Amino acid sequence: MILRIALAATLVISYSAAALADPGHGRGKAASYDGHAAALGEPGDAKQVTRTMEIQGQEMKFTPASLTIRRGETVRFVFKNAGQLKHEMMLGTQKELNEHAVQMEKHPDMEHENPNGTTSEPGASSEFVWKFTKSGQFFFGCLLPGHYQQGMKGTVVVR
Ligand SMILES: [Cu+2]
Repeated sequence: MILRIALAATLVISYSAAALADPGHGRGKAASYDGHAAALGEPGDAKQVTRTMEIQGQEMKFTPASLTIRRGETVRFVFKNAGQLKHEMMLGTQKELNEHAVQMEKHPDMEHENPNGTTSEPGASSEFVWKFTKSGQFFFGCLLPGHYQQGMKGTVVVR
């Protein structure tokens, strides 16, 4: 128990520095949207979905790995894990994903409950809904330790 508390304190200290770049990490269920991936848009309303995209993940890639979306679309992402390991799909800017991947290397047991992504167990699917309100080139990746670094990433072009 003491070890757990010490670890928690360490996490709080190390995350305060990264709080702006990485809000909401490890807070459990996202009660309200905290700005994660705000450069790409905002959490979508499941009742306003205009398109469903199925993305498959496995060691260590996404299929498809490049997505094109129209600005204004609300997309339901169905993330199907066809691999042997747990995987996740998180949307973000390149900077956000890079920073996040480094954090995950340091704290591999961290859970994500952010609205800009989802985690699927091997053989399972899970989904999230995202509204793309801004155009540009963005990214998605699996931030489980080492996966992003081994190429488990893709691009999202919004226009
Ligand atoms: Cu992965």
